[in-house]
Amino acid sequence: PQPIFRADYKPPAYLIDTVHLTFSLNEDVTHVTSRLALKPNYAENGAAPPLLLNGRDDVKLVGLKVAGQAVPESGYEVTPKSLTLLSPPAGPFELEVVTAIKPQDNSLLEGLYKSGGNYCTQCEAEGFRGITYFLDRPDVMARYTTRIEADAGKYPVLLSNGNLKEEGQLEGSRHYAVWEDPFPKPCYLFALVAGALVKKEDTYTTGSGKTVTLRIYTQPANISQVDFAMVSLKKSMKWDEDVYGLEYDLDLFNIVAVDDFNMGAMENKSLNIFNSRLVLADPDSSTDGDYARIEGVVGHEYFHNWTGNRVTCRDWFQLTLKEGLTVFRDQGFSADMNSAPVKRIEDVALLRASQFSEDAGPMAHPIRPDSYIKMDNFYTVTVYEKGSEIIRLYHTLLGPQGFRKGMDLYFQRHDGQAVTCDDFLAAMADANGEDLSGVGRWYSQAGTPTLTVSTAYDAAKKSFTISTHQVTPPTNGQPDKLPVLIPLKVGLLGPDGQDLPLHLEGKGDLGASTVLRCDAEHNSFTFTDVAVEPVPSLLRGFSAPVKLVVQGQTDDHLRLMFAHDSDPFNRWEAGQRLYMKLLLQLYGAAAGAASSVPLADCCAAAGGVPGELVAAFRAVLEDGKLDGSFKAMAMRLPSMAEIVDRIDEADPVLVWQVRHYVYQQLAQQLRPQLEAAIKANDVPPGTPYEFNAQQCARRVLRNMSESILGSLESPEIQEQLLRRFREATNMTDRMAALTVLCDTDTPGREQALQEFYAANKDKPLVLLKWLAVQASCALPGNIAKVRALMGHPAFTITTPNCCYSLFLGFARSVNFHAADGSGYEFIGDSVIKMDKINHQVASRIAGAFTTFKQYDKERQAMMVAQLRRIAAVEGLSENVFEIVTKSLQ
Ligand code: HT7
Ligand code: ZN
Repeated sequence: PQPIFRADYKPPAYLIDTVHLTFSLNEDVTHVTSRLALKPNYAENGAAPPLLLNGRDDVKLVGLKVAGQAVPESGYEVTPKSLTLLSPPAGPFELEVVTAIKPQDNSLLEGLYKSGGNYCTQCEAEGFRGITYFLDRPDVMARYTTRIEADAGKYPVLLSNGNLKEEGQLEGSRHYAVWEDPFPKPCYLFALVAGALVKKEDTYTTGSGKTVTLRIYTQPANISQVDFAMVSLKKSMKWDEDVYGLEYDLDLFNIVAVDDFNMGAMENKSLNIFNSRLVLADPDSSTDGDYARIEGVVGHEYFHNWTGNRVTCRDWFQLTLKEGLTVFRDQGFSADMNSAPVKRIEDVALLRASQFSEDAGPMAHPIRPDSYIKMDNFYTVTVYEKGSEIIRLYHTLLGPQGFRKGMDLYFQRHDGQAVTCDDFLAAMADANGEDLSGVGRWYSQAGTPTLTVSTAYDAAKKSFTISTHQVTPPTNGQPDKLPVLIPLKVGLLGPDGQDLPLHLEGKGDLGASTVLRCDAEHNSFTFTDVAVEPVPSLLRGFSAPVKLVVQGQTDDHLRLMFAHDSDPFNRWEAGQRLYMKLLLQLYGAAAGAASSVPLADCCAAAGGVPGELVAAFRAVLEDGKLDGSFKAMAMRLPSMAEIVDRIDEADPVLVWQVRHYVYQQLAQQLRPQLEAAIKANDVPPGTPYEFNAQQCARRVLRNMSESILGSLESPEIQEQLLRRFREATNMTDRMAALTVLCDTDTPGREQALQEFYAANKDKPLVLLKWLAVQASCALPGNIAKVRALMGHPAFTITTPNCCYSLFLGFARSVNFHAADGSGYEFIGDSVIKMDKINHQVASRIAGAFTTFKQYDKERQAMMVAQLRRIAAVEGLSENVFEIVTKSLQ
């Protein structure tokens, strides 16, 4: 397979005005007739170049006509991936292509396929070519009319994009529907659904008074579970009007839930298709986390209507143009609907746990990649989450109003176009009269910059100087890096932890926080009128996606911030830094000791968990003014991934043990306080479950306390957990107890798992949790149980959700790193097996090996051996090929 390069972009030689599609859906062969109104886009006086349409090897060409005349065999060429019309007529012309496809055999879940007996499509990134030969690229935007014909009994609901124009009966038991989408769109936004679905309907009236019909479709058994998604949709529509002045632009908005889906959801114009786990919710099946995700993803897909659909990407290298921006928008929406500080903390924790390691590994790429073999591999945390952080930079630099001005200009200039990240930057810069070229480098450089800060207080001059030094490490293919623009949001704390007023030379009074622009390798900023030596609170709100090193930062500074910083993110961050220091110190001690010395003894000899840290932890737990969700986040130790990221060639099992040891110590020393927190946050019996900030805060704090106590492995606590599991009145509490129980080797574990299965065996979405909790269990030797689960009726290998629960759940567990290599072998086997079924799922599982350089030499060798074994498989998909070959480079 050959890579495609961003630098090779060329506009298409032909454009398409209109597309008329007719789908004749049949159980054996489905026929697709596509009539395209093509027009030249090549140089005006030039000869008509051949027209190359993309295709796929499972698409069969049945007919080809130009201007109503069949094209002779000598007039075209077909390869497994394309159809070329050798001598197209000069000027505009009509092309008719008829293809035969078999959606029922399509286990890739790209193009048209069947899920749960119903037809649905997934065309992003390049799935449309699996339906018909086409100019499958986002800069070809056309108006679509879609006619669907199918058996009326089996497929009573026929949907596509836009407005329903016509429907009726056909001969025999068949019927048809015709849909017309007035907005030009790229083919990746095309969608079709046909099936025995039922709907829930509602309406939303826009700010300008237009009534929009909203419909959510599911299989009949699930329709009672869509109310929350409907409310989330209406909230999203209102929020986009309030914050960005953006109204919905059609009279109908449909969401369809399907069980077999490679990703979370898809923003097809007016016909969003969702993985059912991101639509369906009820308290007995869904956790608070599920509710939050549903709200966020419903918002995300809805927001794409403007950022992605009305203004789309010129080419797939620009993916972050729509994804980074839309993630930024959905993060803002969730922050406004719930707790903004906690949302920010969660987003940063995710970024640091998964994106930082991607940026440090063999698949590191800029948010706007320079090349790819298979675009599907670039729907990454870098393009999405780091991309959102880069959008946040504009927001931090320009302020909310400046950012809005930039967005308004972006839509004014580019509505209806396929554009680039440079166009977005230009709109932001021009709307505000600012030079934002320093932000531009973030689009082209991979790797996470390290920003080192040193400070100096001059007591005589009452001045405080902050000096910064930035370095971006080399990454694959990018040995040398240039400085980027880092907005550093800072405050200065006095000895009582309160904010000092800020005065910057030549800038006057700045309030409690200000943004410093670090745009060179070295920068320096001097604050004046600083009465006492302050403690700097740096990178407030995580104002840039960097690793911050603060020279001279002491534990006293961190404890002061943990107790008082007015910036909630930095308050949390101070706790994380204290925990991280301790974890690294204990890890160092344990790694340096003889293997015969018990871990607890090594840690105790290194000082254990110091009293000051326990006291700081306790102060947070008992702080009457703090929100429960914030407390729970502040009680959470850095994740395995974050700790591993700080250690050269880490032993992941030892990291896990040290982290567990610290939790055990906190549990031992603060047992009464944790038990009190559990008691105080019990939701009073009889209170109906609601997903609201207050109830979620109580549940998360209670369950976090329960989980910390669970590390003690005392029979009394295990019994209590089993009781809580059984008495839980909602899935959040039930799963919380089950997760802790599942990591204990007690009879209660098996009992709880069996009871959970018996109660939920007819609920596939709930069984995903059951699979995942067992897959990620930390008990030694768990691999045998996970292998056995592949044969369990709850597991279906062709359903991506099942694979993600089982294989990715396992790959995130400590057992993946078992010293005998059995975990690596299992995931290697799974990649090879899955690649025969679904390339996208297989390559996501293969991604588990890409971090191998972070681990010790023995584990590196075993992971590399699996990568080599996969690479040697004949007929490997391009998706997996790209991941394994780049990892082995
Ligand atoms: N824009 C959507 C991307 C997507 C996708 C990409 C590749 C393969 C399958 C897929 N399903 C959905 C999702 C989103 O970001 O909104
Ligand atoms: Zn998206």
